[in-house]
Amino acid sequence: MQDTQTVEKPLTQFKSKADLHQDINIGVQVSGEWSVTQIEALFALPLNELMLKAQDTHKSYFPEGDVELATLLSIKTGGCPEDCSYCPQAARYDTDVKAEKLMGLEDVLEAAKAAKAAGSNRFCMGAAWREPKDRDIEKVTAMIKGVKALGLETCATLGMLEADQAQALQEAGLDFYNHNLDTSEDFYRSVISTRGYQDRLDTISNVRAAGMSVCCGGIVGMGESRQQRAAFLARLANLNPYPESVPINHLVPVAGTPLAEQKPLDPLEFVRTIAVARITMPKARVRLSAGRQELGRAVQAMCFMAGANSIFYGEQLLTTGNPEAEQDRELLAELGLKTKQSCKTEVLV
Ligand code: SAM
Ligand code: DTB
Ligand code: SF4
Repeated sequence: MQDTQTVEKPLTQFKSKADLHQDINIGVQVSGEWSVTQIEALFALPLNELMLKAQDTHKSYFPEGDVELATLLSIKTGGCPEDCSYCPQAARYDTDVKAEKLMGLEDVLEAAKAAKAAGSNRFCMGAAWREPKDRDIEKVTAMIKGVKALGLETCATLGMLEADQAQALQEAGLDFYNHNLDTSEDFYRSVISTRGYQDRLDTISNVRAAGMSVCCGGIVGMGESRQQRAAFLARLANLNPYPESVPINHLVPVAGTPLAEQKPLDPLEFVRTIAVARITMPKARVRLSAGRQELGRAVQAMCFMAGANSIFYGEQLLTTGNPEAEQDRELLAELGLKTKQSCKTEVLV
């Protein structure tokens, strides 16, 4: 199956995965898949060396070095039946988030217009559902058509999808579907019990089969080991093809959730995670996602140096805060980083 990937230069001039394996001198497997051991070896490199390899990869695949801006809107907040330990929207946890109904079309379009006016490239609509009902899909398709008509890239994250639902979203013009693996398969069991890893893989495969681009990443800093972070990145990088967008969230610990008291990950380990994602998924937009408020400017700057080239842009994520848009524009300007131009080239890979 051919898959379209949004990149800025033809891929013919880029290095193959095997070349990259050779470059980093950690051996090549016949299958071309990344082993967890190889990825752990990347994590274990001296930081300067890891950063250099990540920058080299980034420069080869994204010579413009621009940053994509994606704006999130929670179109259906709270009241979710799932038990994801990190999530303030799970009905079973006593958090400040109250369950709301699905937003109306006009309000969604107002928010999308504001995102476009602020310079956003992509508008991502998130719903606190385990999975959408068919009548929800009908309402969301109207939102997708409206947002697309404004000239924005569209993304949605609505929980698990059946094949026919994925098809309906694609036909409405949905460019990306976000569904995260979240973490490694073994650590996953200690974070979520109401749906399995395979359910997530099945949804991702339904999204691919419908012809949409995949946005898939996860959360670090939930108490997983480095080996488990490596195993998580290996699962992402070995998806065939790997996701076009890879959101790397730093856990936002929210009062009332089981992970409320989780100790933050060492910031340099977060930077390493971004660098390894860049090296193992060279064509992907690696998004610096939740948790940027806590990271501070210097760590964010290191993440951009490590190959992050996308951010969530706008004062709100789904239910938690994000840096002010003005503050982000200033940070990018100060770092000399351009934002992604509205034109894009579809390249077959
Ligand atoms: N309900 C849908 C689902 O779970 O697929 C879509 C929305 S859900 C909030 C999307 C993603 O947000 C999760 O998979 C998780 O990676 C991320 N997320 C949720 N709460 C978070 C938190 N407290 N900190 C960091 N990331 C979080
Ligand atoms: C993703 O990986 N991160 C976004 C988006 N996909 C939907 C969500 C982050 C949510 C952070 C917690 C909140 O604001 O509720
Ligand atoms: Fe529900 Fe998604 Fe939150 Fe899990 S992450 S509780 S599925 S909204």
